Order: sequence, then C-alpha cells, then structure tokens
Amino acid sequence: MITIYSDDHRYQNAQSELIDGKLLPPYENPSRADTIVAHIQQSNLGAIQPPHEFGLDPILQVHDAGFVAFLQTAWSEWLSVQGNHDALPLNWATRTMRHDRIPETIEGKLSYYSFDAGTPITSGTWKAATTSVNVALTGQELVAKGEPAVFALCRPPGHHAARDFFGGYCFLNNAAIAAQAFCDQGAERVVVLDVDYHHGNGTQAIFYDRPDVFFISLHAHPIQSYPYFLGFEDETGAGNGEGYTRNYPLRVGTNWATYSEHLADALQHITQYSPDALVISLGVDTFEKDPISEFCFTSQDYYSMGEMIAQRSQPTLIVMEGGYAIDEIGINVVNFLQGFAGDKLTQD
Ligand code: Q9C
Ligand code: ZN
Repeated sequence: MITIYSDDHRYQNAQSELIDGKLLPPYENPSRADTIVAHIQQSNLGAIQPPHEFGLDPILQVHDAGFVAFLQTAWSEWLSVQGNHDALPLNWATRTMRHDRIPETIEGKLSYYSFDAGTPITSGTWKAATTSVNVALTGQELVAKGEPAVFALCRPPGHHAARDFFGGYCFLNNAAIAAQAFCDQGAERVVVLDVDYHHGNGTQAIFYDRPDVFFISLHAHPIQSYPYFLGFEDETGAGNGEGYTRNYPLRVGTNWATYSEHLADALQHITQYSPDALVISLGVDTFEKDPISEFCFTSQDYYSMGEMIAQRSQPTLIVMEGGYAIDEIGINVVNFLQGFAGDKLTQD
C-alpha cells in the first residue's frame, strides 16, 4: 500500500495546548507523524510518496470562503496585535448569543471561527494544514486512478473541522475534502467511516443533509467525552440526507470485543449502500494507553480492525486522524494497514 507523506506537517508545532485546566505540551505534535512514517519505512508496507499541490479550489468545495481566508491570515494578524506566541480563542457564542455578526478583530475572529481552546494557531499552521489537505488529495487521486487502497498520513488531523470552524487539533477537514473530490470526479456514493475515538463532528456536519456522502462513526459517547455536543445515536441526517448519517456512541472502557460487534453492523450498512469509494478516518486514540482517551484497544486489535474493514471491495483512502500514545502510535497504525493490506491487497 502506498503512503503519502510530507515533512511539512512539522510546521504545526505549537508551544502548548489548553487541556484539563492546564497549558501542557501539545499531545498533537510532530513526533506523531514522524514516528508513524519511521515505522512504515521499517515495514514492508510499500512506497512512501510526497504530495503535490492542489490549491484552494478543493478546499473551498467543503469550507466557507471567509473561514479559509481567516485561517490563511490569522497568524500574521495575531502576530501584529499580540506578538510571537500561539493564538488561542477564549470565548464563544453559546445559547442566546448571536452567530450572525463576524467580529473585526483577530481575537473576535478566533472565537467566531472555532469551538475549543485546545487548538493553537501558530506561524506554520496554514502551511501544515494545507499540506495535510494535499496529502489527502494526492492519495485520493491515486485511488481514483485505480489503486485499491492508499494511506494518507495527514497531520494535522481534520475530522473535527467543520465548514466554518476549527478545533480538536483540526483546521481543514482532510477526509471531507477527499470525499468531496470523489464526488466531484463522478462518484455517486461515498462513505466516510470514522473510527477515531472522538466523534467526527466536522465531517458529519459537512455532509449532514446529503445522500451522496454517508457518514458512519464509532466513537466515545458524547455524554461522556469530547466533543460532547454531537455524535448521538438519534442524529441520522436531515432533508435529502435523512438516513445517511449513522452514529455508534460507545461507553468509556469499550474494548475490541464490544466495538467489533458495532463495527460489523456499520459495515453491513456500508455494504447495503454500495459506495463507489470509501474514506476511512483512522484514529488510533482508541488504544488502551492513549493519554487523552478511554477505550481499551490493544495493538493487535488494530490488525483485526484493518482485516475486518478490508472485507469490503470499495477503493479505499485511509486518512490519518488522532492517536496520542507516541510509543505505540507507529505500531498501531502499521498494524491496521497490514491487516487491511493482508486481507485486501495481497489477495487481489
Ligand atoms: N480531556 C483528534 O483526535 N481535547 N482530536 C480532549 C480530553 C481535545 C482530539 C480533552 C481532543 C481532540 C483528532
Ligand atoms: Zn480523536
């Protein structure tokens, strides 16, 4: 299986993130992707190729133009007002407040275009986030040209980013942009299967009213876990998209035995839908030793998950999302990819 990767992910290298009431060294840091790519190099998985540039057009098919312009200029505006330290928002328009007035100042715009204070904007954020999109789109292009499966080693991740807000370590929604590219190239039905520990609120929201992209997610129950305010079972799509969103919220402490029963159900729905392409939002923060998550997967479980998902025949783009246990992140990702490739690629 080909991996798409660029060192430019290292441009997203924040000083700290706000978490659990503290400013801590970021969990979402360059060593994540560096470790994954090192493990892929040591494996027999296949070639690692660089991305190429796709420009803003595919991003603007998914994201709001004002939001994209904000992300592009946020650092220079922040730098000139606040100085050379990471930018974070501090307040949001919650119940009874207005969402129809976009502030003029950089501090106000940070608040308007975000949903948490754990996602620092730095000098390199735009460069890293757009490179991450190019990684996903380069992988998408290879799958569209006939590769059965490609791994897009995206960093920063994307699935929490919605049409016009960032958060959850995500700025641009790599998986959604790739899914939209499949649609724009003629796919009639695309599935995004999200197996990150956290609900992919951004991806769900982007496709919520559309029948051509079916979003299916297994994740920690939002009543217990971040992002808290989306990902419940009764969210099933709206309008023409009714029936084309499916959520499997699972309680803290869930292990592979329980998870795999729900995954089997999700895979049946994918088979029934019969998509032209599958995009997998792959997070390995379901791991038992993940520092910010509370599922109980072992490293071997990722091999089983890869094998199980590969039993579908659709062309597949695997997009990296979360996973913060640095010591095992490489093993866990390679195990998933080996399980997937073992069941799919070597039998073709
Ligand atoms: N106490 C992704 O995995 N903070 N984003 C969680 C836990 C945000 C995770 C706080 C976690 C975002 C792509
Ligand atoms: Zn996650």
